[in-house]
Amino acid sequence: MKIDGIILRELHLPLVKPFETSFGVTRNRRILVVEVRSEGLIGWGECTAGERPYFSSESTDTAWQIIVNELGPTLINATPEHGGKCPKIFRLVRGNPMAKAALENAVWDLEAQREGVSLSQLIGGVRESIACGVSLGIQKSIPELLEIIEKELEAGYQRIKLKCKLGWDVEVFEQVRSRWPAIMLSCDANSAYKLRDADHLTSFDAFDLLMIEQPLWYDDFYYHSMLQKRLSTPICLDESIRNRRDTLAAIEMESCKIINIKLGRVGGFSEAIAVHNAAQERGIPVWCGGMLESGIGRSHNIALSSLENFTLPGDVSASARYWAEDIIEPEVEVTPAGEIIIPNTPGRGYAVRTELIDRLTVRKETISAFAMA
Ligand code: OSB
Ligand code: MG
Repeated sequence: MKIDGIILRELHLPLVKPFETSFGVTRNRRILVVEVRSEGLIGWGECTAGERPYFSSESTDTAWQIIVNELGPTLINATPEHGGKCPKIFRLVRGNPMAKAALENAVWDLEAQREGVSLSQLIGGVRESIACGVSLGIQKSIPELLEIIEKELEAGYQRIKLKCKLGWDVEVFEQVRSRWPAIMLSCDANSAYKLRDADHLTSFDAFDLLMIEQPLWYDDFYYHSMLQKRLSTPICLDESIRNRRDTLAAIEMESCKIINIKLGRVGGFSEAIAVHNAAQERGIPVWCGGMLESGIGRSHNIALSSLENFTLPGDVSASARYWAEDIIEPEVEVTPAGEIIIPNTPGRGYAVRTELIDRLTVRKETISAFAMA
């Protein structure tokens, strides 16, 4: 398909409440969205990089720079036949997966629209709805956390994930478990621990957690495999898994028993599908992570979660948990059974509220085919 132009926008979106992890607090999101225009159609993509390079080495600003100076012009010149061609088109640029994913996912959206199928159908999705969990940040006190959990369970969410770190772990799990002995419960450390904390981490086994996500270094497999030998709680890797090869290495080394797939972290749909398939062939379940996305990124996550091996509830939840007003229509809603119904209209299945986007835009840049000639 011939790419006529790419428009980048930085949107400022305040979260309805701050989100705290072991690496910091996010109050306001600076979200980079891309609009890729081709033959009368518009594909949308969202860059999931954070405001600061704390989850990974990318940030809103690094992604902006890489898209404007490298990836955008390259994509316009390449005339990709479909989304699956993007990794090869971008291959000379090392790293920067979240910047690449923003563009690649927009091309997949375009392709689905052109074929007249939903994005879920295009990638071979097999479900009509996805199972939803919530990721709950570190709170000021345990009673406040318990109140939030109660509300999320009442809303229907099927799994509660607790962000944790030293000082916000065992005591929290104890109180949550004593109140809700049977809920699906997991935790996410975002690399808050060291191998010397292994004895402490072993004490998590008493709480029947579905998994502990990324306890050790963000780029590690070996020490996670050492730790997994000592834990009965399954380790799930998030940050460490950048691609299919990492997936094979982690499974081979027994560094984890579950994998969290994030479109941005692995560079877009092509690699996400490759990770999904590699895990499925080896009996490793996957689930879809979240990065506090606006409705655009969220709609890509919903389509991805329709693949067969997404057998565990993900972090993809209702728009209203994040935003006073989301930039898509309808907003993402979760049923009382804790599910999101996958749209079956062409493309991502959610319209973009362009007027709202214009109001939220603080920076805009157009890369046009004409300028490239
Ligand atoms: O590790 O999964 C993570 C948010 C920002 C950065 C990293 C993570 C998260 C979440 C939130 O857990 C998931 C969401 O609700 O979007
Ligand atoms: Mg995580």
